[in-house]
Amino acid sequence: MESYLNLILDFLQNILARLGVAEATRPLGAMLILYLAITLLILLLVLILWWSVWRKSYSPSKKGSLRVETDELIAESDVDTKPAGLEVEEATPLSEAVPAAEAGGGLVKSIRSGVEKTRAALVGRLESLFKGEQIFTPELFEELEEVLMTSDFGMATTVSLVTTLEQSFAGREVTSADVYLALKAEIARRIKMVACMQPRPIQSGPEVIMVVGVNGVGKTTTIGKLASHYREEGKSVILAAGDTFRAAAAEQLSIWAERAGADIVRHSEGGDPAAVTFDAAKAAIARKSDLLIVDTAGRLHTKTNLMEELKKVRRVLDREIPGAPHQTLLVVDATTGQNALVQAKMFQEAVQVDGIVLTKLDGTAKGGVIVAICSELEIPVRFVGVGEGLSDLRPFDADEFAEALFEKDEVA
Ligand SMILES: Nc1nc2c(ncn2[C@@H]2O[C@H](COP(=O)(O)OP(=O)(O)OP(=O)(O)O)[C@@H](O)[C@H]2O)c(=O)[nH]1
Ligand SMILES: [Mg+2]
Repeated sequence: MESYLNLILDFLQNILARLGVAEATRPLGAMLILYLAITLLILLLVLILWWSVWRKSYSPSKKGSLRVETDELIAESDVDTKPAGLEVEEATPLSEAVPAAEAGGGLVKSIRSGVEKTRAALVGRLESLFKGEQIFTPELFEELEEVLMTSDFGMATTVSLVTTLEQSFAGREVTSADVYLALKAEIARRIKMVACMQPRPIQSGPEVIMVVGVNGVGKTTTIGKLASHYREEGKSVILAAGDTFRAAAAEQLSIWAERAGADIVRHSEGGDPAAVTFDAAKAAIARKSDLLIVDTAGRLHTKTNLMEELKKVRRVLDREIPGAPHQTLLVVDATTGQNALVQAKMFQEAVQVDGIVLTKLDGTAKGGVIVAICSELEIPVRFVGVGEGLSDLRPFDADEFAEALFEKDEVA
């Protein structure tokens, strides 16, 4: 070992001699050069080691995934926060990405199972009202009002629903069967009135859906389900991990992206949501994606600065893809009942809300809040979440909902 070292030092001293370095300083010079070379070598090894560990820890797929460097993807950025560690992960083919059990029946279009608890509670209480062919007296209208109120239809909606029914039957003798049919039709009519509202037109580039809502309502889960829904329609989908606030939020979205067969753009934790959105918009344009879905951090509708952050994200989207976001979907948790209505009101005031996704309908009897949201706020319910799985999202259909809510065979 020592002889090797001496050989290298002699060699270096020879080079220094040729360069005209004085003989007295050559040994020291050679040692210095050797020391520097060894230090550089160690540094290089550490860097290579760190790079390979970093790559592995971010890899969502055992099969390997394509990563595109920020610079390749973005020509120039005018967003102030330059991201560290941007990744674009490529989707695995849909057939591989969706587990067989979940892909099984595809998206079952019925919301019947989702409204089961609401239906059971409502029907149980309406049983005596709609039994047989009895004459529907003013007292029964009062009773109906009470039942709807306690089924989360909300005060304003209940009063206006019952008033509409009373007025349409004014001066006539009606049976419970008449009222039952009229109630179903009126509920469906109110929901349909807002359901036909169309999202903003797509001028060019990918369609953009932005997903907002308070903490824990099911935004990220819904995005996973939505991605799967649109992938099944044959669309290419890219997700933006705009929740840079909560630890592991991007990781959670990555898992959903992989399951749904979508791409994802994410930054490291603590980054600027507007910067992630910017990069995602660029990626969606570059890849000619059909759809970009933007996740956002859960926020209290009462926090002004957080609402401002949402507006900034919207501005970035609109600048990069004119007209975007084409839909801002507000996710609300059905189990919170009337609170969902309050949240929808506040979000509608702060940022434009084009549609609602009502989640966790499977676990609650408070599904009546759908009617309140459509009726009072005139925001269409686009989808309902009926479970935690990839296929547990149902496109919302007014007639089907009204029918399922009052499922006749359960009414004696
Ligand atoms: N039963 C049921 N659970 C749901 C549904 N949607 C979401 N969840 C569950 O709700 C919990 C919260 O879901 P997330 O998607 O993380 O909610 P989030 O709004 O993204 O939460 P933050 O990012 O923390 O604001 C998870 O345990 C989900 O599995 C649904 O339709 N039904
Ligand atoms: Mg989330």
